[in-house]
Amino acid sequence: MGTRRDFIKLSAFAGTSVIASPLLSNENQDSVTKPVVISTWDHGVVANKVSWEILLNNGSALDAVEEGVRVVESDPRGTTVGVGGSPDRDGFVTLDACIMNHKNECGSVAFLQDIEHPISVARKVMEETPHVMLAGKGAYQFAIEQGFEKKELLTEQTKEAWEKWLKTSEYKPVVNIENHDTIASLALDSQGNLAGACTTSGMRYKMHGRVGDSPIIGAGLFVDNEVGAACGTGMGEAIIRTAGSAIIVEMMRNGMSPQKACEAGIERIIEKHSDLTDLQVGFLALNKNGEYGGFAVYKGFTYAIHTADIDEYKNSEFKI
Ligand code: SD4
Repeated sequence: MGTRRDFIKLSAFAGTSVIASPLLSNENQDSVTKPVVISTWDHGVVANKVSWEILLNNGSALDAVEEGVRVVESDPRGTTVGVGGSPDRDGFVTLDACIMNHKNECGSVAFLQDIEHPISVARKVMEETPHVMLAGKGAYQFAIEQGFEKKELLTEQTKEAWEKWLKTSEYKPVVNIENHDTIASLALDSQGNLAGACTTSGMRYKMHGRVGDSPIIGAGLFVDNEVGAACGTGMGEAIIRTAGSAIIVEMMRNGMSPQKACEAGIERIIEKHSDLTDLQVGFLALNKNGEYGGFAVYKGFTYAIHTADIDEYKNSEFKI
């Protein structure tokens, strides 16, 4: 446990903003590095680039994560998010997203169709309604009322792949390790506020109507501005069953580093599932001090991290 004196010690890392924090008591967490943004998978690199510009200009963590993931939502080459996202087994692209700010406010959309930026609709749910979550047709109607335009999300490429799958595969949701590339992003801004965003087309060829962890606050994403933020990617059912992101934040509250908390979150998933076949989950966490971590069940999970000192793409550590 750190002492009060530890908290007020100032350390100086070149090019990094470092201030004392009274909020966390871990020995290693006596200084704050900010801003920071961390995002899942290889598309995390492009998301971070956009987020970083915003953070550098004293923008909010909320704007940074929203704008970062929007770029990935618009990229038709990504078959797991937004435009070009893979359809469900009936050929419909259905999107899940959520966002959370430093004031404990959050918004989400589930099973949303024909809208390019579910993350921005989720933000509108947070800002313009008394609710947290809108789903399906209601979410779509709300989006249109808010000025979002209808857009075809299925591309030639994803349509062809789906038609091929229909001929060769069993008619059931396919789950495999390479089949989940949600973009989830966490940021700490120069005011010291945290926010997170998560957006996905979910599991490829899922059952029509299936909703994963990504729009569920506490599962795919959780932010507590006093402590830290966490997000998940991978088999959404496993993340929901264990309230993945919420428990990681609670573990950080109880003194774990983001890295240890991600490891403990993955341990929990492993403990609670007797069959781990293809059950890939990856977690990222970022605390109030700008410390971060990432961990996965299996090898293969990657993430991108951007601070004043580093701009890197990393292979996450893993358990199995
Ligand atoms: C889901 N967790 O729908 C999402 C999929 C995912 O990277 O993470 N893709 O279960």
